Amino acid sequence: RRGHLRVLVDMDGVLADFEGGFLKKFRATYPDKPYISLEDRRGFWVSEQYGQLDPELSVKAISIWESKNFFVDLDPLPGAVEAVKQMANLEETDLFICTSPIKKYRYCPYEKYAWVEKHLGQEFLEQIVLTRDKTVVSGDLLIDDRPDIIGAERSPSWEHILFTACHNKHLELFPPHRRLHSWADDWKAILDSKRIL
Ligand code: UMP
Repeated sequence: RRGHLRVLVDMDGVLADFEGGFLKKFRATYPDKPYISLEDRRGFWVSEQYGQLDPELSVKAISIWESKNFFVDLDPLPGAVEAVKQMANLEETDLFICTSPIKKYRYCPYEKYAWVEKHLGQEFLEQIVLTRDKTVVSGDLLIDDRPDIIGAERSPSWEHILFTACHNKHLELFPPHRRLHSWADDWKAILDSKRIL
């Protein structure tokens, strides 16, 4: 809509607690295997860091988020539900939930819709964008915890705001790159900085 600010908000690691949900189910499923505490997580790919401990742990990690009920059972991150509802109600603001499903499609895409309906309400189903390439989606802002967001479009229209997560908090961001440290941080100021008078 003309003159509206379009905000794309990522799901895993921004709205839904992927890391916490993963660790909980990994430890419950493989109680005798080593694990990586959230404090020690580095790098976006959980499977890669587990694979560095032992290649079999990478396979076991992947089996966790490929399982039924993994995505729908994720808890919302603190303040996420309230922030997204507030954002969607702001004037001149269009919010979309932009999320990449895993390629094993049996449960994940369905459960992402179910999660949105359960935590945000049926009206938010209209706002979901499922894509493996966020660079081809246009917007003014993309709030996402993945540091490297690349794809087919060399110059995406959005500004990427890095949402702080256990795996990216030690990364040094160089200007003009910006972070949203949590949903308690001033996300309204970031939106306002993109508005034209
Ligand atoms: N994911 C993996 N492997 C990992 C960590 C996450 O496949 O080691 C999946 C979970 C999500 C997707 O479906 O990647 C991340 O999506 P975005 O947060 O970039 O939307």
